[in-house]
Amino acid sequence: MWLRTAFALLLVALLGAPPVARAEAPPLAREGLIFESSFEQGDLRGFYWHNNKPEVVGAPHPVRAGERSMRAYLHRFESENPYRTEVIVGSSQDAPEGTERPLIMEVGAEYWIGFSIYIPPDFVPDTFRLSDVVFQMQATPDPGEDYRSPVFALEIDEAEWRIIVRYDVRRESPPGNEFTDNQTIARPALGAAVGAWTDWVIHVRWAYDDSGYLQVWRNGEQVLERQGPNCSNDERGPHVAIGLYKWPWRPNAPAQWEHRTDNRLFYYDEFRIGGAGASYAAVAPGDGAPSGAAQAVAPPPEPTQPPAPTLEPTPVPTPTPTPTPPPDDILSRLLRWFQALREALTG
Ligand SMILES: [Ca+2]
Ligand SMILES: [Ca+2]
Repeated sequence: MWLRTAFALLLVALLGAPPVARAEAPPLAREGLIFESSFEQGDLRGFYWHNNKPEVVGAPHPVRAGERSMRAYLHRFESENPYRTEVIVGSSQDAPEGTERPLIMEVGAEYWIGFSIYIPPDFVPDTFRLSDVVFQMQATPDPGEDYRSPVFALEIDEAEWRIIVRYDVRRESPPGNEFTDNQTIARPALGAAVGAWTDWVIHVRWAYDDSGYLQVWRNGEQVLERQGPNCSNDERGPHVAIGLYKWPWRPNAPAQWEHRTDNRLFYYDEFRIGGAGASYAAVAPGDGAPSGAAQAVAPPPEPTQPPAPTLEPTPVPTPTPTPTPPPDDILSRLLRWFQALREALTG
């Protein structure tokens, strides 16, 4: 009897099963890439978002390449969430938008990351050190550990870009936001980046020991070269968030902080991430220089003559941790849904 059943099952498996319908993923145009989006498909596929959802837009909005870009807008008093409009890079670039599964990098492995960011011409620099985090890579905590400030952050602080690196050599990080080290390691001037696209390329080997390294280029010009630890001592490596985290607008911020603006708008385009088999050219935005005023374009990079990093302690206040909280998101969505339902019912 069991033999007949097994035979029947085998027949079904061989004949009845549908042909292997593996969706052909669009080929990655450049070598060594893991994830690529220029937002040309019109939605946020491959990404999910934290708090406010960014929009995919086209002309007349600025676009770095192709016909679309991602618009991250935030209003301190009018947006549903007052401090964050950003996406997390997901584990598959073809996943439907909102699939909450981050692309987690590996500690000890090498990555190339490229993207472009547009700062509108009416950008209002905020008060010194009430920075905008415009791109971040955040550690993936071990079980029992807290989410904390990102291990890599690109921020805009008054009239400067600011690149922050934090690392923690302790396997078990204590609660709170203390790191082994937490430094602003480069402060290139914002300069002509206002009203223009700025291309960024990051080359990193994640490590919490001396085998780590980090290189950063802005519009083809190397602005950072750093050897040494650059992440947390975790089982899994960091993940990537693109968009705006305006931490000084969190509701628990000190009331006496003087804010010079209530809204922020940035555009993003040409995001790519590749592994050790990628290269500068594989992740660099566009087909060449961005158009606009900010383009001091150097030929990309034989990374030989790095500028000496200017080390300085990262100022307080340190941004509060950037949680990656699917449970919170679900809860807050449920709450919003419930509130909407209640409003509908109560007229
Ligand atoms: Ca595009
Ligand atoms: Ca850990």
